Amino acid sequence: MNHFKKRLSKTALIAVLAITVAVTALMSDAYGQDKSLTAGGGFDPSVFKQRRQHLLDSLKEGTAILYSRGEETDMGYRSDGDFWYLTGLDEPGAILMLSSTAEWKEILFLPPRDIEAEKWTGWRPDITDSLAEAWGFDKIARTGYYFDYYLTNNIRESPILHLISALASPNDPIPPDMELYDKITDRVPGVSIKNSSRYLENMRVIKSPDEVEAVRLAIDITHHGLSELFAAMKPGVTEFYLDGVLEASFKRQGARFAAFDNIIAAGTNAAVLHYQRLSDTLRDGELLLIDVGAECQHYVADISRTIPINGTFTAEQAHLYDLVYEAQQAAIAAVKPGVSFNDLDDAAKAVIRKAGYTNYVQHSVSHQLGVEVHDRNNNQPLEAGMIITIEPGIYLYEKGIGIRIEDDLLVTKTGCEILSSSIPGSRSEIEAWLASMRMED
Ligand SMILES: [Mn+2]
Repeated sequence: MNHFKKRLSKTALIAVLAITVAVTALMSDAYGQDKSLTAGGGFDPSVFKQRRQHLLDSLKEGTAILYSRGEETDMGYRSDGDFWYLTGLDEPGAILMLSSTAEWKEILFLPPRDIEAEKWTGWRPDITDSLAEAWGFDKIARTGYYFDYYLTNNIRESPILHLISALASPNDPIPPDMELYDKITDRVPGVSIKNSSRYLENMRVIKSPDEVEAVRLAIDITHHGLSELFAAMKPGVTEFYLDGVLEASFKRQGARFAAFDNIIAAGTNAAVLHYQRLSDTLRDGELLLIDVGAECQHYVADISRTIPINGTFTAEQAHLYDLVYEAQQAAIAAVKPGVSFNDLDDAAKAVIRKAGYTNYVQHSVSHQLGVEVHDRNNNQPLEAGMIITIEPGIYLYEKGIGIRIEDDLLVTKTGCEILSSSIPGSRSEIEAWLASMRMED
């Protein structure tokens, strides 16, 4: 009995020790001292540091402030494109201060910790040297007093404030950086605000090989998701069922987020450009328009396909599909450095106009793609390294037909590479794809 008791207490002691070690490990993780510090979505922190340095070199003097203007999602906070592009961080309330004339050229500000709130929403990191190192910053400080202190110091050195975020339209809310700059010019004489928005635009439109790879991954995941969706598609299933199939496929493949809310539109719904109700049922003989994209390492795909729900296009659907496809091929053939977005529109519309369907075109055919599905644009002619979409469409509401075909392209020195070329696009390819899916049934 005595012997047993002794053994028990020894076991208990080991158990307590093990629990203590485990809890300590958890705590240090929870408080951001440890491996939970990963940032950058697969990119090394040095990538973001180089981007900040490049921007600092362009700004030359003065200070730029950038607020994280992301959103809370079901799966945590997501930074906006600009903030993520320069920091690789998804931290609510974070602010970036850049100044090439200051002692600290780049400071990341994080809001104060709130232990009570964190019990509900999750732990936030302490500011430590290991955090600064892991995130690639020389200095991390708290918002509030220190933000005001460093900003006032910077203005003393160089009285210029740079707007680096995207330009707001007259009826947009006043962006937080402009609100701050206005407060400063109200209080300190001689401070000027400079529109330096184009620097970040010019950087973001040209993609590095690593960024192209991330988009390729997002396209691969989207391709596979579309295959799974088409395998589950048949008359009688609902749009939201297919939405679930696609979302599950993206997540199974490691894409936690979709680039935007999936557009899965049967019949007439396809003529509603941003149809997102997903409430309809698929009917035999109609078309299904799908405009979707997975997000991978913060980079996105944007792919549209229009397919016959029963596997075969009717003669009228086939005629219209071939027309849109021809328009898409014409626009793709026009892609090369120096060409404008208007030129791409014209190339696609010339085909549609010739066939007599000019009045059924509702949108332009191209936009920049990258961290955001409509990535920041500098409104300049195409340059090698840009990733763009080509997506002509025609919409005949009264006939219950909407057709859009969208692919993602990398602009090269001589033309383009279709990054999504492995996803079937022509009518015969689409019908073969659907037939192969039916054979697997
Ligand atoms: Mn698009």
